[in-house]
Amino acid sequence: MTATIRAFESSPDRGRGLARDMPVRWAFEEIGQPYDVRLVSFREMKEPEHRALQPFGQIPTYEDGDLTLFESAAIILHIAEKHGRLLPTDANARARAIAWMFAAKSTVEPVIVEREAAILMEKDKEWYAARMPLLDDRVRTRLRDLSNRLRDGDWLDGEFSAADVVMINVLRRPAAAPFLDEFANLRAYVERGEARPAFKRAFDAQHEVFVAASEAAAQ
Ligand code: GTB
Repeated sequence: MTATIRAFESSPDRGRGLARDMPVRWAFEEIGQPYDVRLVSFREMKEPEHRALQPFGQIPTYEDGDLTLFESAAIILHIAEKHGRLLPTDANARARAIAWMFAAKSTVEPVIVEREAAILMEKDKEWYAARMPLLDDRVRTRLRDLSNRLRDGDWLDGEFSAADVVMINVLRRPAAAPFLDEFANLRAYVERGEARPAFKRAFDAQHEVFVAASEAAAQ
């Protein structure tokens, strides 16, 4: 049975692969598994039918037989385990890769998302200018630590894994971009991920959705 994910019918990122269906698509492509996509509008995402799959009314979701899942990293972990790909077979290396997935989502992503939210929604606040250097420093500190750990490694811990899928997607957020200029190894790491054929297939698939939605809106 082919799993189905839900994604934005019309992504506000204009097809730049910034929404969180992107890493899930990338993981499927790395594994070589086909997947179906059900596109949902913002209105549908807030309805009970969708919230039964995703309590917070967000994308992505995953449906496969009687299993439904939400949270992009949990979906990626599940499909990696289900297909026996994208995670090391050695038990300790596998545990470390999973720890990196958690690190991406719970240690690195929050500081980037906090900065992004300030830029998008708080520019008109009188405290914006005073707060930004604090938010910048938090991102810089995390990325410096990550950069120091990665050094000249190609991937986070040995072979390319699900952890890299999740971390690279976190680092692709526009609010992290200025700091990638400061940490050349992180920029190269992101570019290495983006150069993978599976990344490109996933990127093109979500971009096609944006193009189709734009064309439909223009008619
Ligand atoms: N922790 C969850 C996960 O990893 O799955 C977070 C899921 C999430 O944030 N989903 C967002 C969503 O559904 C889409 S990705 N938002 C709608 C809502 O909350 O009502 C976040 C996102 C949105 C838009 C852009 N963009 O325009 O550039 C980028 C990323």
